[in-house]
Amino acid sequence: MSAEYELFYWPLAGRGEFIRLIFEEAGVPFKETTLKDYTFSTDLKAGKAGFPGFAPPVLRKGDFQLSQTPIICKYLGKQFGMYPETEEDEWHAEQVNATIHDFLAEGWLIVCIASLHFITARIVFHAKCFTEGYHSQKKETQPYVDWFIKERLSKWLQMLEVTLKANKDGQGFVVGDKLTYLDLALLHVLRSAKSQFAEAFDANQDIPLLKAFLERMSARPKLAAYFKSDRCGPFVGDSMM
Ligand SMILES: N[C@@H](CCC(=O)N[C@@H](CS)C(=O)NCC(=O)O)C(=O)O
Repeated sequence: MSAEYELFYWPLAGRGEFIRLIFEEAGVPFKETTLKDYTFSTDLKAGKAGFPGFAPPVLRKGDFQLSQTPIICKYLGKQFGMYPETEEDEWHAEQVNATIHDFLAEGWLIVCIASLHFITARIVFHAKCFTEGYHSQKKETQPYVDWFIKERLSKWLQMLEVTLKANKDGQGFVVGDKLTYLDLALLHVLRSAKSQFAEAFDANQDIPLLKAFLERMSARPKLAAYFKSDRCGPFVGDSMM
């Protein structure tokens, strides 16, 4: 069966991984087109190949084109029956989906609203020179990484712990009684946080439900097989991407 869906993304886990996990868990084949330069992004913004979008990842099915990761996840969740069953759960899913993507963005994006002392990940990881890679400025960047770990990481994780606990005391899924796209989003952001901040994540004693959730979700047969496969790429190691 040829893949109906095509995912355009960079050769890294990043935001694309939220989408890959949905395909993997659903057992739906998809074609992945790895981006090498910004041409696609420019064409996408101009709406040259379909509905104008923002930035990769981009999902295409025929002439239907969609960007914005949380929206793509919601769309695929609905397509593949991984969607909340009540209206209240649907709205709670929206809320948590937005929180997860705020967390990831803070771990990467470039937003500095000095008056609010709000520092984002690009600054966290690129303190000396914004355009140089993280690895060439690790030492200069470390205080910001330490700040992020101390002041922000545990807050995001605690919020997600409380959220998970709110449904069935944290023993099942994020909302309702069955797996939704949101569980896969939570799984990915936890894998991402653990990968980048392994020591702080492992040492955190206040997130037992998240840790158990991470283990339980990672052991689902299709996901476990994916994580062991060549299809699953590594995290780049310079942010939560
Ligand atoms: N809010 C968007 C952010 C997309 C985004 O920033 N994508 C990055 C890679 S993870 C990118 O390729 N940006 C290129 C650009 O902004 O032109 C989403 O969630 O999809």
